Amino acid sequence: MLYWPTMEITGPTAAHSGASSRATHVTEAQRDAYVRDGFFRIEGFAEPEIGAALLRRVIELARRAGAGGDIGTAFVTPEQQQDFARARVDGETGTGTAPAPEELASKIFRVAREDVFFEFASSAAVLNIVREVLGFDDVANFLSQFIFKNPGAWGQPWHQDSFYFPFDPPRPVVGIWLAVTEATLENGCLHVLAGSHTEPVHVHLPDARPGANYGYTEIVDHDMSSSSPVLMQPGDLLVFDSHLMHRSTDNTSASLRAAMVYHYARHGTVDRTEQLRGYTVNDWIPMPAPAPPSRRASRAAPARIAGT
Ligand SMILES: O=C(O)CCC(=O)C(=O)O
Repeated sequence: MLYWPTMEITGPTAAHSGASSRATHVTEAQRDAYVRDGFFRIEGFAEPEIGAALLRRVIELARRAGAGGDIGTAFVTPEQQQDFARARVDGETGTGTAPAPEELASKIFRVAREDVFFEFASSAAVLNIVREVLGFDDVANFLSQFIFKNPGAWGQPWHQDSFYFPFDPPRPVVGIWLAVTEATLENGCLHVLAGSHTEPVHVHLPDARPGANYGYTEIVDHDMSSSSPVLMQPGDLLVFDSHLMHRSTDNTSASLRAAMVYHYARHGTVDRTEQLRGYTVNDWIPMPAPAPPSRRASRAAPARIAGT
């Protein structure tokens, strides 16, 4: 496993004390950016140890699932490229040793009921941001996915997350993307098209690459030439509207690029995913009520955007 970050994976899975994300609120500048661009980034939002704890837990889950064990509501989707990792590992070591389950994983969905994942998703720091961006308090986390992007993994083509969310009401929905490792041009960071959150949901065509991952689709009817990469350090957080056009690129580096992504909408939203698609990876979890007003710091006005 030469290409995995040098972090201890046998330590405690809970984020240890002192590693909590910093309580924060949306600033005027972030609110303005969200309205104008459809996203903003918070540097150093969480201690890197939080991401490391999430990574340790998903490795445990991937290994348990790989051994045929029970991982509750979570499930692992593998990289679909033929012989992914196997050929590379064999080529490197010459031993023919099978790669570890996490080296073959693409994503682990529905992890938010697991303690460390719930703790982060429902932390005051995260929910302050989510509530202030959405503009209401009764929020639910409906999608949680840990994204492994192992060396050689392909990026996810241009898309809008709302394509995957046939909801009533359809908006507002916000995603938060926590960098677990650094995200660079080489290891397949996100790229965003600022302002594209004001677009309706475009047609998404299936990703035609043989070996493309589960659920990958692509917008091909829009000019993405003014897009920009989002370079992140472990613990940085990207907050983005579900209509924002974004993609990630291939991991051409020798190291893992990993991220934890959560999506939130109003509690009570009607979700037609299963009815329309015959399956769902969503899992609606109402978030705890906010602290009474006296215990909350003053905050910026909600960052509503046109059409929400
Ligand atoms: O992290 C990635 O590689 C892609 C994530 C993404 O596009 C998403 O969460 O919608």
